[in-house]
Amino acid sequence: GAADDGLFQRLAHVTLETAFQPIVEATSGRLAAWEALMRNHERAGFASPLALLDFADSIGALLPLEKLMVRTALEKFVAQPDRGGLQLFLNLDSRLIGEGEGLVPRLCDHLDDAGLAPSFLCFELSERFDLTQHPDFRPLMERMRQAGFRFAIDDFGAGVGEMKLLCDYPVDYVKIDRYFVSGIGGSAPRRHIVGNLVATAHRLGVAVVAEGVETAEEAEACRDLGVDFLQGWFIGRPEIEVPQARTFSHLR
Ligand code: G
Ligand code: G
Ligand code: MN
Ligand code: NA
Repeated sequence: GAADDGLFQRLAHVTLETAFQPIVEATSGRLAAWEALMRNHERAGFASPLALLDFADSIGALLPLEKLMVRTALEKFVAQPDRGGLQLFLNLDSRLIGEGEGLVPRLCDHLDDAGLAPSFLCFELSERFDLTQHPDFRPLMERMRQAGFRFAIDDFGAGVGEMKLLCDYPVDYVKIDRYFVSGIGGSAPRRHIVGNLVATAHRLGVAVVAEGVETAEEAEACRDLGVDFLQGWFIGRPEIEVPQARTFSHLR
C-alpha cells in the first residue's frame, strides 16, 4: 500500500553503519569484547534497528540485510591492528543462524580470510525468536559450539523464556538486562536477584555480563556481586568509529 511505498523509498536511502560498544572485564577494566549494533543513516530515519529489521523482514530482505551488517562489522573490526584476544558479540536474528543458505559457512570463510577463529564470534540470542519452538536449533548450537562459536542470552530477565534457555541450551554468557542493573546499589531485590543469578551461572560454567551500567556505583555493585563483565554508558557508548583496544582505567 501507500505506506509501504513510502518505506520502500526510505529503504533506498539506507546506509548501514555498525556501532561498537565495549564490554570489559569487571575486575580489571580490560577490554574483552565489542558488541556490534546496527545503525542506519539519518536520511533513512528508521528510529531503531528493529524498525529497519522488521521492515526488511516484511519484504523478505532480512537475510541480505543481516549478511551486509555482519560483513560491515567484520570488515571494520578486522581493519584493527590491535584486536588480539577480543571477541565480537553479534545480535543476529536467530532464524538466520539456523537458515539453510549457509550464513554460518559464510561466516567461517570471512573469519578464515581475516585469520580469526570461530571463538572470536559470540551470538546474542534474544527472546524475539522463541528457540524452544524450533527443535533443530539446539543441535545446531551444539555443533556450532563444537566448531568454537560462542552464545549469549541477551536481555536476561526481561522476558519469560531465558531460564529455559539457561537450563537446556549450551550458552557461554548471560547478559543481565539493564532493568536489574539500574540502581542496583540501592535495591536489595536487584542485589539478591543478580547475586543469585551469578551463583547459578557460575555453577553452570556460564559467565555473566551486566548490561546498561550507567554509573560508577552500579559498576561497583555488579563487581562486588561477582559479575564477570560490564557493559553500558559508564563504560562506553556505542560508537561508529573503528574500535581501538584500550584500557578502561576509570573502572579501577
Ligand atoms: O542499539 P539499539 O538499542 O538501538 O538496538 C535496539 C535493538 O536492536 C537491540 O535489541 C539490539 O539487540 C537489536 N539489534 C542491533 N543491531 C542488530 C542487528 O544487527 N541485528 C539484529 N537482528 N538486531 C540488532
Ligand atoms: O537488546 P540489546 O541488549 O542488544 O540492546 C542493546 C541496546 O542498549 C543498544 O542499542 C544500546 O544503545 C543500548 N544501551 C547500551 N548501553 C546502555 C546504557 O548504559 N543505558 C541505556 N539506557 N541503554 C544502553
Ligand atoms: Mn545485545
Ligand atoms: Na541486551
